[in-house]
Amino acid sequence: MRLLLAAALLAGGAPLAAQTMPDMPGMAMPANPVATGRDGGAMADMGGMDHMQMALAALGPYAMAREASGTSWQPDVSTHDGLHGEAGGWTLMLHGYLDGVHTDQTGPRGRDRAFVAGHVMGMAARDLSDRDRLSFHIALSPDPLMGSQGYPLLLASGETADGRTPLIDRQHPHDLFSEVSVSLSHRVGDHTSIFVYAGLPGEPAFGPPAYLHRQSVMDDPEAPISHHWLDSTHISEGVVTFGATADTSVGAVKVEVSRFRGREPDQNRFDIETPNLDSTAVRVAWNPTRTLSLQTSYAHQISPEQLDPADNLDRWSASAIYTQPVGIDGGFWATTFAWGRRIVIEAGGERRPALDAFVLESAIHFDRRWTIFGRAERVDNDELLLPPGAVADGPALTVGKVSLGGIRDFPLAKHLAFGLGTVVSRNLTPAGLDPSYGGDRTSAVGFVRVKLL
Ligand SMILES: [Cu+2]
Repeated sequence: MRLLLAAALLAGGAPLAAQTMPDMPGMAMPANPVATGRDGGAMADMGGMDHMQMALAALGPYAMAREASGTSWQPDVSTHDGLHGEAGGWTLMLHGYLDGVHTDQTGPRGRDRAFVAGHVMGMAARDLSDRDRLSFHIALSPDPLMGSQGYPLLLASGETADGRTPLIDRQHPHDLFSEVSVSLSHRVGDHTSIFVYAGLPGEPAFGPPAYLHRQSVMDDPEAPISHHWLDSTHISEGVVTFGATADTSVGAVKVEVSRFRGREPDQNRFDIETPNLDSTAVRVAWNPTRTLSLQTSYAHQISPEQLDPADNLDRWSASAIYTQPVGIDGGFWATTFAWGRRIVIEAGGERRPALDAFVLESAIHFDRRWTIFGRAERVDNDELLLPPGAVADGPALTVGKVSLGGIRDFPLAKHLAFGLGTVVSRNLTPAGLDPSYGGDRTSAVGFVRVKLL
């Protein structure tokens, strides 16, 4: 599949014709995007029109801008930076950025570290007939280069560096192959479709878009501490999703069901693991307007933890993303409110108390140069204070984090920007945790970024 995708991306040898992505708030969507035609160089004739607004989505007869990571949705007015083009009947896209980060996490458990993070994603799509559309996605992460321990991130937990001890107060590295997927959608009417999506790895139908793809947080180089409540399944080693979409008079609706591998990726970040489709996810998404995207989802995840394999997990999530165009040059203001719940089911069937996470995050991008972002999180975490020798199931502690940051981009070339950014965060922990998190609670990050525009 990877070879196929590479071939598709290189098809015809035509260079990607990059386009800027001006926002067109007043532009009405064509009643039937299929009829706008996407063959040959049709796109090249559209001048300043927003390519993402016009290009057809992977999963149904609507504009591509609605689609985020995996099969998730975001508001229709969302914008994407990157290179976009056409070659040999294929619609091609390349998104990506690399962050060079230095983090200074303070307090007794804090550490300093410099690391590289980011991701690169390629997409190739074409129509097989006037009703069927085929899309490939491949996403690569440089995270394995940061080492098996990932990077210091107070109050974060999840996965393992060595197969024996859990990663606590650290963000795990992502796998080199963070998505290799294919989807096929079939239009059953002018405004309805059914689709199938398969990934190895891929993202099942759970949660809001993964944070690396959420406009309200994607410019922040630090992972949210709520990652393992909301969107940690974004790299699942085996996913098959069936779904249906409909654009109706009360907005757009999507219903989908996934089977996926429940086990989180192991510490070998360069491999592809065995796709054992043992877990289930269900999601209902609703975009009532072009600026609002809602979803609620449930997953039953079999044996997610390598270190505690007897435990299963019930997960719930609900989220709302509101995005408003700002200015006329691709600016946006995107805000997400999300809730995620984890309920561990022990081997005997006993359910541990629910652990909730709430996040409110917002980013505003304006003048094509500036992005300012902020985030507040509140998480019930039972892995921060594990008894000696234990690998899971410690006392549940409610912790929080607020952060504020920004990045200023400078154009390097026509489609490449260099950015300088910073993030300042404050950890909020109960007094009982002072031996671990007390003292200076303010952490700081400085970063540089190269990004495709
Ligand atoms: Cu992740």
